[in-house]
Amino acid sequence: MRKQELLEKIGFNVIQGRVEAEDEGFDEGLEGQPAVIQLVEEAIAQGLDPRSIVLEGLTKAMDLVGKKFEREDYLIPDMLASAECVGAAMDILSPHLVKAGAGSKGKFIIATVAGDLHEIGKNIVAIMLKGGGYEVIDLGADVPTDQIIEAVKEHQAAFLGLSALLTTTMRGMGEVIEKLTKKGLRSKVKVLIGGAPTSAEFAKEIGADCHCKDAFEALDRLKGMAA
Ligand code: B12
Repeated sequence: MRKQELLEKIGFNVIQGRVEAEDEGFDEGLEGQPAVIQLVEEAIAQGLDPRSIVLEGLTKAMDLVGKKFEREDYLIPDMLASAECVGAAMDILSPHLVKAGAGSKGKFIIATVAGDLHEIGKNIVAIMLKGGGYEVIDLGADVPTDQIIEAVKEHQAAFLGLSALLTTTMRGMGEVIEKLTKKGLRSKVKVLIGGAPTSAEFAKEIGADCHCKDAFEALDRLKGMAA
């Protein structure tokens, strides 16, 4: 299979929510055809750049899944099936993405803020940063503000990454920054934010150090920030 075709097939199967060959898929009748696990393994075997698999195969497909949900073509279980595909793909891709990581560039705490269960983007950022040499401490999703503050304090982290995918939860990022300030920790930690509803303007508004549109931009922006 050609590389472009492989990437398209990966994306198609994420949208169909097919982790394994026996899965029938959203449109049904697809059982027996290669699904995400097999296709990602093949892509790695063919020497495809794991980062292009993340961007071209997985992330693009999840954008489409979101659009389908907006149009009410997809319901929550359908979004979850696609999310499961990305999780399975990332399990295969992680060792390839973290190969270079030695954990020497500083401690990076990452969390999805309170009330928000979206963790795929946050997980991708965590894996990419590990690969970039940061010591990543992943607090998970739906993390209460106080727990984030405690972690920054306990680990004396140089960096904090906050993720939010909902317009209702993104305000929680501002709350974290306010509390960091109140506790006298704000000047000790650089705060990066991300997630679909966030923006550079929003980062400025809440006093974050920067907004990143994806994991690759995060790595780039971090180069300019000393630990
Ligand atoms: C999968 C998904 C879910 C799954 C999440 C599963 C999981 N384990 O994560 C489930 C089914 C649980 C879910 C639930 C809901 N969802 Co949802 N979901 C999505 C979907 C389709 C994809 C998100 C995703 O994984 N994208 C792929 C990743 C790779 O991209 P990403 O998250 O944006 O991350 C990248 C960048 O943003 C950035 N980034 C992200 N975080 C960070 C952090 C840092 C520090 C940095 C530097 C960068 C960074 O880098 C990442 C990697 O490159 C989106 C649609 C969309 N287009 O975003 C809707 C979406 C976010 N969901 C939506 C909604 C409405 C909901 C629900 C409220 C639905 C409901 N009625 O219950 C619930 C809320 C649950 C909750 N309390 O959180 C809406 C949000 C609307 C809004 N404006 O607020 C969206 C936009 C769909 C839509 N178009 O309507 N959802």
